[in-house]
Amino acid sequence: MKKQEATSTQQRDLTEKEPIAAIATPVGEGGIAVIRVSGKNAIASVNRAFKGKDLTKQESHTVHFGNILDQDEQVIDEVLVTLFRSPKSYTGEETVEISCHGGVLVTQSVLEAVLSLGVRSAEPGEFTQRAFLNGKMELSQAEAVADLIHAKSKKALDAAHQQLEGQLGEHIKQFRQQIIDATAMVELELDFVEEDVEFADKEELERLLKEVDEEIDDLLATYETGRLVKHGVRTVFIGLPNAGKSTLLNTLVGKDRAIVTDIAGTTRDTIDVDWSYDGLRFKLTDTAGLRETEDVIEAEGVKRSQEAFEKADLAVYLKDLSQELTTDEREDIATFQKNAGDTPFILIGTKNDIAIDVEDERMDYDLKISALEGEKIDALKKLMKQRALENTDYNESSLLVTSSRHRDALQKAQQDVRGALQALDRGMTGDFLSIDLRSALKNLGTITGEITTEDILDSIFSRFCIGK
Ligand SMILES: Nc1nc2c(ncn2[C@@H]2O[C@H](COP(=O)(O)OP(=O)(O)OP(=O)(O)O)[C@@H](O)[C@H]2O)c(=O)[nH]1
Ligand SMILES: [Mg+2]
Repeated sequence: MKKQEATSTQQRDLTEKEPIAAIATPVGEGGIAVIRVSGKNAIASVNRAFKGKDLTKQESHTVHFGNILDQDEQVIDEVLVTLFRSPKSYTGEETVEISCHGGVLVTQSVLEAVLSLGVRSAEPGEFTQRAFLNGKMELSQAEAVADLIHAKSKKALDAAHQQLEGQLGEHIKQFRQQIIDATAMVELELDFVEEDVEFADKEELERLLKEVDEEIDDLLATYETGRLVKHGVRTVFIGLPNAGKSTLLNTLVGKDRAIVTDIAGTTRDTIDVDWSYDGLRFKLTDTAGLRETEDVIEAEGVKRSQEAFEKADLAVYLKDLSQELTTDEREDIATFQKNAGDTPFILIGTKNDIAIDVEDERMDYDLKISALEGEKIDALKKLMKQRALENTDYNESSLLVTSSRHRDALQKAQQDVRGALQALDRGMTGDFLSIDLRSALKNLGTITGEITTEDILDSIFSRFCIGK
């Protein structure tokens, strides 16, 4: 698609577009379902299929009882219709929300009655896209709406809420203002270049740009935590066959997700399970027990265990305490611990209920558990959360960058600011600095939507569900 720079939020006018409609509630049976209609003459359109008061004569933010009729004037359902007149609606446009009974067929029929009046089906995210285009929200806020819908844990929800409230946008605006100030200083010098004026204040400019550089750094540093919070902590269980990996996975998630038997080599392929603990989302991966094997399938499984370990954000090694620790296994554990590098690593002893009575001084277990008897399982959950977040500066109220699109734009803006600092350092003329600073402004603008291209909009709004 052709790239195009859109106008700034302030310049967008509120001309209403063709009306669109979609079912805004999840598909399936429920108490009620909501069909949302937004756009030019939305109220008049719905009014044509509505039996009750004349909706076109009613005030904004009022609710009306009546019937929706099909083209043969037959009643489809009793409904409540809520009216929102422009600009006081989610999209900024004239909007009608029809609440009907929640059956699949009823809901679909009401939607079709509306569509038969020349209203078009909405694309995914089109309501929110219109809200953005009408200046109802910034782009980062619109993206937060999608995050909110997709949030799978309390913490992901918190992060989306913060973004929705515009906290990220506020930071970006502040950076932009600082850079605009810097640009003004540079361009002042450009204006007076014939008169041989020195930079208004080179030191002040340098201080300002360094400040922005550091602040962007701080924000970028939250991305790693943001990613963990949004997508979940990739956690891998590794250990010898029969160590109790699958049993532990089942115990944590509270259902028999993985097959458990006393046969070594039961798990052949990696198994991923979503699990949340204390507001944090984990992606638990059970793996095939590590051993040399002639079995082609099992060997492939062991290879996948290794790959899962390499991709993990948290590694948990399980050592069966009912078996003596061999030199080989001790070396294996040391190797894993070393290879984990910066990735948090937890060493646990399993089957503590039947542990052999040899106190092994050489091993430093974080915890000794028994999945069978529920021993130290809560302690393990706590430890997993604590270790997962230990390399991050996460606290409940901190603002997190959770989107890779935002991170990329921040990185580009930071490169521009650093480019300007270098140019300043080398004593280059103001026009060089000005190019870098303008580019920084443009990159920051892509986050909040002051600068947009159709490509960006398309990729963002296609993530939405229809009806949002
Ligand atoms: N006594 C006792 N037995 C356990 C405990 N945890 C697991 N087991 C038993 O140990 C055996 C192996 O358990 P699994 O969970 O299948 O072990 P695994 O590590 O997944 O094994 P592979 O899939 O072969 O790599 C099963 O018979 C379990 O019932 C425990 O805490 N206590
Ligand atoms: Mg297993």
